[in-house]
Amino acid sequence: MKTENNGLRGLLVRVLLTLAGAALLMVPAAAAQAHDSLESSNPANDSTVSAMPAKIELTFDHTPIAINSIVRVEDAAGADHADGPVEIVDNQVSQAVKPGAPEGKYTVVWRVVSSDGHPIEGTFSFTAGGPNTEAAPTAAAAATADSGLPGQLVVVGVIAAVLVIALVVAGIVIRNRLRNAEDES
Ligand SMILES: [Cu+2]
Repeated sequence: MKTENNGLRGLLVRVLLTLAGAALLMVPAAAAQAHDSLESSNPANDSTVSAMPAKIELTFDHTPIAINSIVRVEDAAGADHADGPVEIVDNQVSQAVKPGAPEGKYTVVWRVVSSDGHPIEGTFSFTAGGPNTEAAPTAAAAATADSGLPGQLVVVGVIAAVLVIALVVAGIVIRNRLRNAEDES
């Protein structure tokens, strides 16, 4: 009877330790991931466009986390012409521009949370030869609202829970082994 219990417990321990091992492999893989980086923008840095576009687009190499995103569209005097919240769809971050934003030189000041959880920021500039005459586009249905708990945090929580369970089980096993060793001696 005792042997059967040990066999079942051993199986359970092996399963949990395998899960914990898999979780441990995932942790350094996530930590080693680099910051996302800005690949391109529309308008492009240092470019001149005929008219102020209805929205500024930033393309990253990964999908930033939709939390605390800021894209300011500053004119030469530093006034912000951004209109409404930042939208993130896949690796594309966009910011609507106020209708009627005038011609002139603009500096886009952006800050997003990289998919590895680190805030990243930068600036780029362009010159608009005319005002924004387009109506601001409506939010795409697929746009991610800039709020809520990112899924990655949930994954990290699950990994942590598995590790805690595995550590508890490992502690029980070690204690039982020590007890058995004492019994045998
Ligand atoms: Cu990073």
